[in-house]
Amino acid sequence: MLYDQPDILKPPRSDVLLVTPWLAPIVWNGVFNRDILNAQFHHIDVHIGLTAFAIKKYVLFLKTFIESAEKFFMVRHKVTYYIFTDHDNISNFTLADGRKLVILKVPAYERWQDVTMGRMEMIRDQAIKKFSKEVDYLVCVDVDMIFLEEVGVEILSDIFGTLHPGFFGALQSEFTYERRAESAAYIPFDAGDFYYAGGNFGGVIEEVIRLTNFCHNAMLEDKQKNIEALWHDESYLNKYFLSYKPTKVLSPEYIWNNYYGSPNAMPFGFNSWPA
Ligand code: UD2
Repeated sequence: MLYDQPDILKPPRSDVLLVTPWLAPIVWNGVFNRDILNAQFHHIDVHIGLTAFAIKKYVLFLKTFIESAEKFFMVRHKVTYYIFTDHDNISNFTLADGRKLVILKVPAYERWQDVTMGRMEMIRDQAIKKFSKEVDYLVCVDVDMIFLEEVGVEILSDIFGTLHPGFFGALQSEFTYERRAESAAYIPFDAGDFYYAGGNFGGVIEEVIRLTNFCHNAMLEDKQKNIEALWHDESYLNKYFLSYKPTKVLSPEYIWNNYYGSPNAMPFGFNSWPA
């Protein structure tokens, strides 16, 4: 395979941080060559599981979610969609070769907070029982999103988190971490690296089991004290990543939300990188 030689004296981008202080790469558009990565991951015949929950009315998002993932998520790699749902009749989707969809029937909690927090326990349990035998990596995302551009193996790592689009330029004291000292999700105002989004994390199965198990147990601990962390599962995820640093961090490009303005609202532009 032929490609431009990397230039050790010329970083591909100089407008953003490309590596954390604990030496985890931060993945921004324009800093990697997907062809090289694809070749590496094809060598190991990687199989990726994509989990999403479609409980109650969120089932309406499933069609666009799957259709956009077929177009842009891990194209030409083996993918299994694991859809957790309380609905019985999920329609068939036409999937490319090497891709399949597995429906996992789960109960619907009454409160939406319990639905989103309950994901940690359900992912953990299925990861132990099923995913560990079927896939190499898990990518755990919200269903109410659409893949608009290619998301590929550049995101894969032992354990990865994604920068929340609302906070990537904020001070740690401004992050919406849980601030009550009694909570298992507590982070003081002078601590914290980044604010990670609850809707996009993943890694190898055993690391995802570790993460989801921590978050679920922390939630149970808080429940006993009648505490629910400010941003639910997201608060516990942020607590986990403070102690157990992710081995890769995805830029907010990977979970952009137009609520924060057009992607071009980013100071450097969404797709702009040195040619
Ligand atoms: C944020 C996070 C989300 C979670 C939540 C915690 C992002 C983009 N999203 O999103 O991951 O941490 O805060 O408060 O970082 N769901 C159902 N049925 C329901 C309710 C939720 O299936 O009735 C599932 C569905 O997959 C949905 C996900 O839970 O995508 C998260 O719920 P949300 O999108 O309503 O949460 P939101 O936008 O507050």
